[in-house]
Amino acid sequence: MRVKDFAIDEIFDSRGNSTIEAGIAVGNGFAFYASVPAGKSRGSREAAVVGFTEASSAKNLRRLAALKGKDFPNQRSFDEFLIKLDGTEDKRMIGGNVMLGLSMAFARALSANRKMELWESLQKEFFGKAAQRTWKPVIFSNLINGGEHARNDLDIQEYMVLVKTQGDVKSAVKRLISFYRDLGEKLGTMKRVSNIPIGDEGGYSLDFKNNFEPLAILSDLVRKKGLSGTFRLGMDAAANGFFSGGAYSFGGKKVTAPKLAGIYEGYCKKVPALYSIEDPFSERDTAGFALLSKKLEGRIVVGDDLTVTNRRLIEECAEKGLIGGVIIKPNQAGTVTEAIEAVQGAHERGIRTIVSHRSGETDDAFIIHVAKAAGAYGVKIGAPARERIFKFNELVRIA
Ligand code: 2PG
Ligand code: MG
Repeated sequence: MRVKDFAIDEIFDSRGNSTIEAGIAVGNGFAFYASVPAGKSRGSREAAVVGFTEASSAKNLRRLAALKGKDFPNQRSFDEFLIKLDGTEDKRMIGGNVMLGLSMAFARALSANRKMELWESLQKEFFGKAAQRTWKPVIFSNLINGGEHARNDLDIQEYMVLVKTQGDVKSAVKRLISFYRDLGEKLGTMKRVSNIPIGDEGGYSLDFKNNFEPLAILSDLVRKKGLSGTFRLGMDAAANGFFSGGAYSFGGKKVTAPKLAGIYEGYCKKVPALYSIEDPFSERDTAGFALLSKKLEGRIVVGDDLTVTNRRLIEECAEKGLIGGVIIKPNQAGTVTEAIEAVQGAHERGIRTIVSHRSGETDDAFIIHVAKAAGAYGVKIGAPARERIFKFNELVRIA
């Protein structure tokens, strides 16, 4: 497919920060667009993000002009061309965010050209016959926000419910929406507030007694609503955020990694429904990950800042027994092809994949298509409200 032209525009994410929208015009005269989310709690090895001024500088546009008039038979050839054009390990020349926007827009153009849904087109190119047509993703929905995503006293960034969809995504989403409302009422009554503060991903973000209380409240409500069969719980500690000087500041105390592992283990004992813990330690603390993975049988330790959607890192962490699940964020990788390769690396090693949004989101639901194409174990899309609802609706439509 021939690329006629491209565009780099500035739009704003759910936090009001500047982000990139990219456009690709193809031979038949149509243009396709995609927008790129932004993360606040970022892993240090993520693809570089450049601001709009740099993204749209004359120099960058001249560099990208090499795309014009070129023919690309598939997604991989387009992405490989961009990677070469950039030439750096972390994509700082063009910008990983700019590259991803172009890569996503190209994927949309390609799917239209192939007269397929986006997920179908991705699945055909990257998963071929191995593709699973029936998909029953688990929805990871963040209902209580702390850490860098909120202005409250929680060290843990995310308290999630993990909702089984079991072939009926719409009913699962309805149950989740009603649970989210009930939780709001419960918190309002418990904490005596009429206006509950909301964090970056739509979760409630008031103060709690300690880092454990949200888990106790969530598990209690799951039980009371009779949802134990389909709802489990998960956390994203995003521990980079409370690690400094070789120790973790947790619950007002400085603790070591083994001590913190013991605290997580205690949470699991008290709340058996707690199934997944993401980034329980900082991104370089592989010993912490190994220790916790050993302790938590039947549950998953999930890598995010640890693995940054990088196939090589995911494979290494899997081989060392550090993780049982991994977060896939296309913008950590910087192209669609590399994000999908990360999924493939994980699946080959029996690691569960969870395709995820970022804390600063747009209305673009591209990740839902990546997740379906890959037959990912889960999708992580925040609370079922506000800008996040676009992704829930797309999930209901295509799952
Ligand atoms: C995370 C994400 C999304 P951010 O840590 O998993 O929930 O947050 O986009 O800020 O990195
Ligand atoms: Mg995370």
